[in-house]
Amino acid sequence: MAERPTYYVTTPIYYVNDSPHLGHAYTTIACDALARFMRLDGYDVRFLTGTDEHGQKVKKSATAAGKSPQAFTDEVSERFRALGPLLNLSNDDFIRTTEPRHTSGVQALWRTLVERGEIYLGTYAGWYAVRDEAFYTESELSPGPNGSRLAPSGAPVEWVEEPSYFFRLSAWGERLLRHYEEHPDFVAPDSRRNEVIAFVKGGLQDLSVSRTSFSWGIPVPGDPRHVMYVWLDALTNYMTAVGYPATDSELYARYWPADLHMVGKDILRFHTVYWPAFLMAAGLEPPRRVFAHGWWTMEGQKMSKSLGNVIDPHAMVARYGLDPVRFFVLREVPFGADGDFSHRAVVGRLNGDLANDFGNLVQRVLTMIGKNCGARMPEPGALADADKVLLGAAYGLLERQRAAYRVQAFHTALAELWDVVGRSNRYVDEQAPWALRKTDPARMAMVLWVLAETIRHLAILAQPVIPGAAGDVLRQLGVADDRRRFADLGPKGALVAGTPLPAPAAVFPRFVAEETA
Ligand code: ME8
Repeated sequence: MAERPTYYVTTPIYYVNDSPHLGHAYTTIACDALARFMRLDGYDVRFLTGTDEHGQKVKKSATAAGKSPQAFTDEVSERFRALGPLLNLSNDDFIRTTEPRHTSGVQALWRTLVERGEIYLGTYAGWYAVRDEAFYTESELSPGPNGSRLAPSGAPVEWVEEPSYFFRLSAWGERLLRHYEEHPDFVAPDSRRNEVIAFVKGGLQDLSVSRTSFSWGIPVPGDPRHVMYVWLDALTNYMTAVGYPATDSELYARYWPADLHMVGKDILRFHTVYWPAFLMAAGLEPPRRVFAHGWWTMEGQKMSKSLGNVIDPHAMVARYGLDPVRFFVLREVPFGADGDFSHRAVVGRLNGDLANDFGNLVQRVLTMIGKNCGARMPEPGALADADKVLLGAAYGLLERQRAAYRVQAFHTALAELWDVVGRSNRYVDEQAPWALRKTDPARMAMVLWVLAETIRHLAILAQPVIPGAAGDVLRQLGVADDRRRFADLGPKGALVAGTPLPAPAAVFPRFVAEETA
């Protein structure tokens, strides 16, 4: 049997300074949808997420909580791991940067960079923002309150002056620009690609990659007064999770380089400048693609703890149900753009797309089959033109879904499915199967079969985003668990006449406007 093609997708590893919120859930849900899509399409998928546990930011939060950094990170990391069952995530692994498999891997990468002359000892004197765990040049800063200075992200900066190892980033500018040129898909969307190219063209300075003023980090091999810069530590998780430094291991050989690092736009530079530079400098292959998505705000404001408007994924799921939440975040905002969250928008989207359009379609069709066809899949006959048009649209969906998923356009993928939902509802109205019951039962059976077959396509293709609800629709259609892959789409996997069907039950709840307050 031919080897299946592989697909390795990663989320950022999240800081354990605080509990997860909707922003973290968003990135992870997007990766989960992608991982599920690729698996259903026959790929051998590896989907990784995890937590970023070292550095000054996490240390500060541990101190504020009155806990040791290890006890604190153990506790907060668990809250991120708990997103798995909450959000029905299908990740294959969850890495913590405090695990030995990671720390020893990062030290191996460090040694390689030293051996290759890419790291040297010096002194860092400059600005640092703990909130971003990032160094900034004077020219990037703007004035803040009381004579302070702020990073472009709005984070306060502090002056740092200490012995530090440096990575020769300045030597990699040309090579990086060539990489962007030769791999036009490496940074997405295009606006981000342009941003990165402009940044690198502006000239790169060597990067401080160790700190001496605190100790919560991975010790520098041979010089344990230093701990490694948390971003060098964190980025390497994508490789240590697949076995690095054992580059001849089964896992590494199979999955590295990663096909996609999904990140938010806030951490674009780390993933598209520093990370590929570290890898090239170590003689390793950079990932194939980095997609930086946009930012969610809450009713027009940045989500922040101090404003008290952070959206807790648990509360969202309790209020709307899991699949509606997954659907909303991927459908509402063009993936890559910023989006504003409001309960009004959620209710509008869920009642419209899910309850009224898709839910109602499924409900009408299954109820008619239940009542008029003896609760068995009806017998198809000869296809009329209108049947061919609708089935043709359903059969054509897979290629269009692939094209959308290939560029992480989840909103487009869903819009295309819902275009067929709309066509199906119009077809029901035009064909009026309820009126055919007496006049032409064979034609009624045909119309219901065409609709059921179209719904089968919609549900199979909706599984990546709404796995629970789509699975329920497929169950109600009598589609066996092992007949729900993309290879089962098209006429050869068609619904079999006579299959007994369970009693239909509504799949999507409807929300009332009062609940939006
Ligand atoms: O940056 N809207 O971790 P982090 C959309 N540890 N996405 C959001 C969001 C929002 N309002 N808020 C957070 C780190 N995110 C590093 C990463 S990777 C080697 C190290 C998502 O906990 C988005 O994906 O600050 C963003 O990039 C990430 O959470 C930042 O998570």
